[in-house]
Amino acid sequence: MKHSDCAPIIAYIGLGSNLAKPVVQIKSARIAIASLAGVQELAFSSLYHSLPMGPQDQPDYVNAVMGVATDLLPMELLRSLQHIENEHGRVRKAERWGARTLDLDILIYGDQEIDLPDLTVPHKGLAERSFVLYPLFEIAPQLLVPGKGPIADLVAECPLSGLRRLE
Ligand code: A4P
Ligand code: MG
Repeated sequence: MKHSDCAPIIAYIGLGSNLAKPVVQIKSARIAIASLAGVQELAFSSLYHSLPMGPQDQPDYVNAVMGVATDLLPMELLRSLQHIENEHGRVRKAERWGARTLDLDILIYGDQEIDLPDLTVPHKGLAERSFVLYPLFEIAPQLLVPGKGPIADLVAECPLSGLRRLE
């Protein structure tokens, strides 16, 4: 279902990978997201190398953020992203924050604050995660994060914690 008589929503998607050639995973996911019906790529950040948050006995991550215009409703976008995760060999394990081939999170969906059983937007960890905030700030420096304020203020409060740009 599309809300065809509404203007597209600008959404930001966080991409992360730390298994099976993370750079390849991220680049492939970018193409898959941009190919979704009802999704158009607007911006893509640099790729960033980050230290694992959560269990430390896992490889370092590659992270990036993508800006899109979308006609998809929030849950439609989530299901489409989960389908792409699965196509990239994502295996969901019991361990929280464990290693993964591909993680796609809806960071921002327009100016909406969403609190559904399967979907919290803005993404719950956004304000504390350098690997989310810095790439988001790179492509949307004027962004107001719903319920949290200007992205520039959040970045100023967030240590890099080992984050560095690739390329
Ligand atoms: N869910 C709720 N809100 C959202 C949202 N805004 N976007 C639900 C996407 N999913 C959302 O996610 C668990 C459930 O969250 C889903 O069923 C969905 O309905 P998951 O992808 O199955 O599991 P997960 O990702 O392991 O859980 P969680 O708690 O969402 O982890 P995060 O927050 O995604 O963090 N370290 C570095 N350096 N870089 C990383 O990218 N990522 C994680 C995972 C851990 N450490 C990391 C990184
Ligand atoms: Mg996730």
